[in-house]
Amino acid sequence: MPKEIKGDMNGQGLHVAIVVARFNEIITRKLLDSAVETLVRHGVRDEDITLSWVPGSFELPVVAKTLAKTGRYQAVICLGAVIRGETSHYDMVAGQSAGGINSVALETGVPTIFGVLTTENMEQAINRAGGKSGNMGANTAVAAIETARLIEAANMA
Ligand code: INI
Repeated sequence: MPKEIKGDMNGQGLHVAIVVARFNEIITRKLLDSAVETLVRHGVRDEDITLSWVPGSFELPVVAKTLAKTGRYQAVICLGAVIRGETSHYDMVAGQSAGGINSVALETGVPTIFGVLTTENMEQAINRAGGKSGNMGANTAVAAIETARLIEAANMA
């Protein structure tokens, strides 16, 4: 019987940093509210959540890396919204943001959660930020807790 290492959904005692892009704030604020609400619902204390705003999704990785490297957080959540209809450099902003966030996770070992909506238009973004397709902010909170707990369990196994 294989020994399985699992993360649970108990956020008690976790310290979580959230970095959120101000670009498309009408969307990112909804992601943020949902992420914070979900973290707290799973036991993360409000005062153990640290929030930083950055200008746009392109700036998420560098601030996430700075926070991850402090060693104070068991997870970092990155939130943004890149909307194709709004920009000619959608692919660059979305690609660099995603690649950068992944690099932060791999280089620091701190789960760095990708909560950047990449959509064709504003309607799709609204749908994924509390509209008919749910709220990606809540998903990032759940992913942060489970991955942080899994890493904790893996280090103790
Ligand atoms: N940033 C976003 O988060 N979403 C976008 O849709 C977007 N558009 O459309 O360009 C965007 N651009 C800004 C970018 O993230 C940087 O802040 C900027 O290039 C300065 O480095």
